[in-house]
Amino acid sequence: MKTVYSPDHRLRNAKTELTGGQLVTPFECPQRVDYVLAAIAAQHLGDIIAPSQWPRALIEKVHNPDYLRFLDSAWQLWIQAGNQGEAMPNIWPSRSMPSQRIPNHIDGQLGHYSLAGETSISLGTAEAAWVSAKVALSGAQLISQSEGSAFSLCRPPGHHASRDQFGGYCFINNAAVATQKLLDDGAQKVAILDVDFHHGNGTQDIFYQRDDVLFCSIHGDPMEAFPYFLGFSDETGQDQGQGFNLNLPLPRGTPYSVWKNALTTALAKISGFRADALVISLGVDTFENDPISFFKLKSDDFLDMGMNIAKAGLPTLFIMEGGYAVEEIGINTVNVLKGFENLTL
Ligand code: OKP
Ligand code: ZN
Repeated sequence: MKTVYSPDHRLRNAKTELTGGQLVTPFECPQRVDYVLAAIAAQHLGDIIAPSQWPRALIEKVHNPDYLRFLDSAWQLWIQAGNQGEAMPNIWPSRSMPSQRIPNHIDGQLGHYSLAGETSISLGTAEAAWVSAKVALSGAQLISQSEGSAFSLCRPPGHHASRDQFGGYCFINNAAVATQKLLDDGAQKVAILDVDFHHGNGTQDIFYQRDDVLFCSIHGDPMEAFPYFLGFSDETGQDQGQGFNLNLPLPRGTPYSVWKNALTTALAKISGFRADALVISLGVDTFENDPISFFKLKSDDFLDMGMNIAKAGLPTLFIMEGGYAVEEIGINTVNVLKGFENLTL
């Protein structure tokens, strides 16, 4: 399987993440990709190709233009305001003051355009997010050109980003961008299966009212895990999209034997949907030693995961999302892709 990759992901190299009341080196770091690339080479997954240039209009199909302009300008505004550290939100239009106005001040804009407070915007963050979206678009193009599968090695990740909000390490929703591209290229229906430990709230929200995209997600119960406010099993879609959203939250300590039953449920739903293509939001933070998650998958389990995904029999685009046990992210990710290929070949 071909991998789409750009070294420009390194432009996202924030120094600070707010966690536990401290500013720490972000879990979502450039070294993650180094380990995935090394495993792709070691396991002979296939060619690594550069992304093409794509029009901004393709990203504007799933993100608001004003949000994208905010992303492009945030760092400069933050520095102009005299700040020393990295840009982080600390006030939001919340329940008791639900304003729709977009403030002039960067502090207000950060609150308007964010859904969580751990993720800082640093020099180069917007540029890296754009490149990550291009990696997703080029992966989608491979699928549209009849490649049976492809891997978009996106970084930063995307599934928490909504139409107009960043957070949870995500800025542009790569899976949503790729899904929309597959539809534009002629797919009638696209299924998204999000296997990252965290619920893909942004992806769900973007497609929640649509019946041409089925969103399925297996994740840590939001009562106990980020993003806390979306990802419950009673969220099944709205209006035209009613019945086209499936959430499968699972408890702390879930082993693969249980996780696999949720996968079977999701794949049955996807089979009934009769999609033309499948997009996998591939996070491997379900791994037993992930530092910020609480499932118990082992490295070999990711091989079985890939095999079972292949059984859907669909053209499949894998989009990199999370995974923070940095030394194992390579083998775990490539195990999914190898497991998929072993059944397809
Ligand atoms: C992004 B993706 C750590 C809290 C982490 C944010 C998690 C974002 C995960 N103390 N909160 O879905 O892997
Ligand atoms: Zn995650």
